[in-house]
Amino acid sequence: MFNKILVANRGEIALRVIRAAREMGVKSVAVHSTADSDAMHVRMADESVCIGPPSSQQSYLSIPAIIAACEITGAEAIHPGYGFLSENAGFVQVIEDHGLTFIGPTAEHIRIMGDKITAKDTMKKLGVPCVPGSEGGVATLDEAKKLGAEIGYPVIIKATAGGGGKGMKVAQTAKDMERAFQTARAEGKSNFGNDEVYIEKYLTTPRHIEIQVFGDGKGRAVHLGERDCSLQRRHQKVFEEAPGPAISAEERARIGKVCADAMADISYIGAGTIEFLYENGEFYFIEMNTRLQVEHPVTEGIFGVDLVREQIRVASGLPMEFTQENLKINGHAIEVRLNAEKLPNFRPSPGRISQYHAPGGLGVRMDSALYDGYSIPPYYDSLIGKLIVHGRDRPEALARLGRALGELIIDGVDTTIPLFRALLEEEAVQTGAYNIHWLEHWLETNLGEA
Ligand code: MV4
Repeated sequence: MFNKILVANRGEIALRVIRAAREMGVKSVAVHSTADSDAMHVRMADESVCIGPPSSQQSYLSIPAIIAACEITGAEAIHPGYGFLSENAGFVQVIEDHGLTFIGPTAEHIRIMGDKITAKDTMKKLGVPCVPGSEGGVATLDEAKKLGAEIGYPVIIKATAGGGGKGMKVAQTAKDMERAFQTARAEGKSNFGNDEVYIEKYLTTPRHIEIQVFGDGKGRAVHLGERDCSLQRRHQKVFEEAPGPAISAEERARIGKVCADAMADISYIGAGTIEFLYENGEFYFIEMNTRLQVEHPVTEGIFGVDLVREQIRVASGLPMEFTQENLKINGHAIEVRLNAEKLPNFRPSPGRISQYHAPGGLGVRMDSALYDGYSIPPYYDSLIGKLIVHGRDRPEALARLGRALGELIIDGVDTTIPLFRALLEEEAVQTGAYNIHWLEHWLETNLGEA
């Protein structure tokens, strides 16, 4: 096991990693920008190193500064958290070149899954069901039109390097194809420097269901069921739950095994998430995330495992502590993302926290780096915490979420807390009868959001 690891992140996820390390007897090193000198992750870690000015580019994304911090402190491994450098294959390469260990997948796995055409081709060959569409990239408008007619409209054109909804355009009919094709290509080129696109059948009312997988890098892999993350706004998740309210035990076992077997085949190491669209009882692979995700705590809640501990274990060469047979679901978990944002437009709302009170009690987990008097800097993501509740079943989890939101106080900045209090009143939330479009429609109707 490592003696000391460096956490290349900030905020709640940095605390999450520091806490897991401490329970394992592993020392932690925080890195921070000058804007984060007073941040909780700096206080909670065993040591800290300032790695640059406020801009992420010059601090949390600076590979030389992070490697230097490892060398100064003697940290042997780096946990990237999510975002920042967590899916940067070049970073992993540099870490290995310096004789250090990346707590996550190999550079090769990150590279394969980072290119969506390659990811889809790989998964298809591994037996994972995919959305019907083009075989690989589509180079010309003529080819796109021919495929549109074959697949049947509506279709969606996606940039292979796309992300966050950028480089993705729907063609409702053949008449839309030229514009959709050219726009997707142009967005791929300008946002990601890659104009390669592919085409899929457009699913009109799916759910976003993602399967948590975990591998030991030696050909063994398990799945930890699904999360339903359909409640999103502009491709940002706001509410996630596990198990998915629409998924049966049989469906979970079937798709879970397909995913675990695929990860075993490629000797995947660490935590990963295989994203699907789910419509009319069918799963369609869309992409894979080769990192620990923001919403991992709902999976931890229902399985009673510590995914970060397991990541650190397998990175150090130890076996996973779980097997598929002893992974059993217990109850239901829900996470809401607390953002420092002002409704109705979700404008970032940085500033000083004048009062903070975290909820507690049975089945309540608050992952946050906030404290009384802390000033949220304006330079980073507006996620300031995650409230995760666990109950014996979904109704109990919902009631507990309402109770916990009642106890939670975050004063001094605007937050998305009122949104969750309102959403809990909605029948579709109470019954789980939502899809990927439900929240956007609700926001339009109830907040008059454009
Ligand atoms: C789709 C789709 C419908 N059909 N692909 C959005 C982001 C990217 N990760 C994939 N996305 C979608 N791909 C096909 N073939 C609809 C979406 C989509 C979506 C997916 C998950 C959660 C929220 C979404 C909101 C809008 C569109």
